Amino acid sequence: MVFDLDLIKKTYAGMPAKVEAAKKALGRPLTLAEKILYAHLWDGVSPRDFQRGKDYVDFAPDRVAMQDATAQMALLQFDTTGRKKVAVPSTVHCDHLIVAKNEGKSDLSKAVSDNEEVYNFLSSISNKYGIGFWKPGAGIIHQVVLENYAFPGGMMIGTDSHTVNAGGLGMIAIGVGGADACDVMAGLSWELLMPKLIGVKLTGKLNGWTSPKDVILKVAGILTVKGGTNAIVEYFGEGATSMSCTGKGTICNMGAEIGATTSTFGYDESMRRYLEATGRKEVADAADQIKEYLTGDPEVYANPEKYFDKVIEINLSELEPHLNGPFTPDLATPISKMKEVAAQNGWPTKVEVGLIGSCTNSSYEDISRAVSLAKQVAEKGLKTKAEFTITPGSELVRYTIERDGFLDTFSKIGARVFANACGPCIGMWDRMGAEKQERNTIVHSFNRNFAKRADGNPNTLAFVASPELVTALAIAGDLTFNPITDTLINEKGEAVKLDPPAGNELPAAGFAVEDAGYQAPAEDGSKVTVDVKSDSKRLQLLYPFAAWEGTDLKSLKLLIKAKGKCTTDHISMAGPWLKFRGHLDNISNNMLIGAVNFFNEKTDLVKNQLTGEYGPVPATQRAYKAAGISSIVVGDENYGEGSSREHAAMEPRHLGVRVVLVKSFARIHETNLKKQGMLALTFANKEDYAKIQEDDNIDIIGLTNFTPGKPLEIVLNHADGSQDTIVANHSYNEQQIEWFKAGGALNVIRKQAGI
Ligand code: MIC
Ligand code: SF4
Repeated sequence: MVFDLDLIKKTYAGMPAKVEAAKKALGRPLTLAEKILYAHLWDGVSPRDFQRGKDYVDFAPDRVAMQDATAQMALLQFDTTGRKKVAVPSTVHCDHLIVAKNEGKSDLSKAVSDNEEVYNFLSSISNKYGIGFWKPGAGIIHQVVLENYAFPGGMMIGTDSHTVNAGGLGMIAIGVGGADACDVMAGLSWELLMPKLIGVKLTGKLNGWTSPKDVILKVAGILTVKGGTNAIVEYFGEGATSMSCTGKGTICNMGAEIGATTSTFGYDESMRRYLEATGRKEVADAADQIKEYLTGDPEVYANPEKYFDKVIEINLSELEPHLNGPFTPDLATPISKMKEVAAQNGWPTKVEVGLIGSCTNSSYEDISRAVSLAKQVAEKGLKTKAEFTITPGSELVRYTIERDGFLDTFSKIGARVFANACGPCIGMWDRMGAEKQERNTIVHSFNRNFAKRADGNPNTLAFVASPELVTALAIAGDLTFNPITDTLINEKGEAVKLDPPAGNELPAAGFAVEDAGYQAPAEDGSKVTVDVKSDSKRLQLLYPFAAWEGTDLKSLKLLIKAKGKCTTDHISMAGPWLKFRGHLDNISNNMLIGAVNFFNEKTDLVKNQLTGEYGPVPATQRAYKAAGISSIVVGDENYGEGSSREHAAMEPRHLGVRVVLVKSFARIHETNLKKQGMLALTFANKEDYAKIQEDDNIDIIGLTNFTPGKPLEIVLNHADGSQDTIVANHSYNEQQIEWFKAGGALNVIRKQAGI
């Protein structure tokens, strides 16, 4: 079944003229990213040479995708806009709330009963507003989107940072907070800071043990977790076209880990093959007709330095398999160096568990290559040393790999197959013994490896690798095993080598599935009722946040000065907290509990300036709120890195934090703060971070003349009576200043709708 073919055809029909107009306006050839962006300018915005990294531009995305953990907040917000139906095709995917414990079937039925209230809410609100609903067990949002909705040259937004995965099928797909999704579903334009352009030229060809994952692990090592901020990464070259479409998806997926706005690849034969295999020949045929518009211009790829802000070249023929980690996805180590690096750092080298799958790496190709290694266990008389688990990305893939005997082969090495869901990747892993908090090492094919992310244990060191390498390391049980050079001792005492992985890009017998798990919305949803119980612990209707009081903000208490890495996992933890994603007050009890307090190096222990006592962050903030006192959070570099979860912005807003002042922000989080009516500020002089003291009362001056590009003044009133005045920059444009003044973007929409 092809979803929304009319939409795709319409986009393609308009694309050539729009791209030509942009070329004319800019007077030069265009990159693919530019073609897609300019073809999606909001009606009435005329193409001009927007300044990259400076100009905000209004766009018209073709579609919206939401996963269950973020959809709740997105749809609770949408529900307050007074609209009858979503303005663009949208979908909801139930994937984040399923705990991986034993195996897929029983884990899934437990999740269905544990989350009944939330699933019913999502299913009925989707039905009401014309949103396609993918039931629990159908698969992970990004895999399902790639299989069904992504199309070359399209533009979409999704309430999950890994929405970028769809770049593997030549889209511009961008992760956003729920409030952004709400705007687009309500028929409004969507604004984005015109991204910078990073070109990655891939030469040579992948071979042996190297896989697409290693390309992005290498890129992450080069660019680091913030190197892609406000940039689109465009891959091209012979190495790009020789790679599978799903492999391209993997590379784009993990672009989120370098902070990139998104990543993309030009339309090619691999995409055609994938579209055909997933039942979308019509889409491929339509794309073929305008194919020169679905890739960068030849002049651009011939002289990339002229057109991209930065160019990186990687020779795939020489690329080595990598292992990135622990605790950050950009700490890249080629497998040949792991012995040395692990010894230097004292990392435990025994691999306890190998986990494959997730939205990053669960294609048919990934699994077939991993299974080629699992087969060798019996053939070579080996025994798998570590535990091994698989989380398929979708029912389509799961059903097909079962039919093709792969799951059977995996079960022979003792593997457990979890439900088609996020599972361990998002901390929904009921790992036996994790509560003992022992120091241990795991390897996985996911994308993120922040502290506590997979099993909640801060002492688990997680390393990210390709599914093939994860399988080999699980067989060896050793982090330093280099399958290219090293041997394993089999049960007969012989030294054996693993053959390099081999697999199929697509299933020879085609994909198959019995029930993909899709539920279409009602034609007319106006009669559908959506029920939220007032005493529910999981769901809570939203109330509008208060508008700005019209004055400078005075005497804000410092709630916490966060030290070092402060990702959205530190601000609003996932795992067990996911169950409160639809209940703002309840989830606020996790606010910043993972952030390290600069003054005592502890997590979740801050000074209450009213009592002088130390206590948990949420309780301290609730005490300020009860006393009618506002507060400020101070942070370090790349604050809010990681997820799109707007809870990380809504919780502080709900509890009365007014300002977040940091050295630098991650893109999605900064926008989320603005959308919720918070002040997101950066130190004009990063050294001023040192001036913030534990007992500070802080004034924000200049708000009555809050203007784009004009810095604000911050007065630090220290406990000893002394003062420091520092300067804070901001990136608010006119529209965003309106959001601040109204108390949040949603209040602006409501006002426009007369609510
Ligand atoms: C993640 O990978 O961290 C998540 C869970 O998918 C998040 C979304 C969320 O927090 O719900 C993301 O990446 O945006
Ligand atoms: Fe789910 Fe993990 Fe993918 Fe996020 S990164 S969507 S948690 S599988």
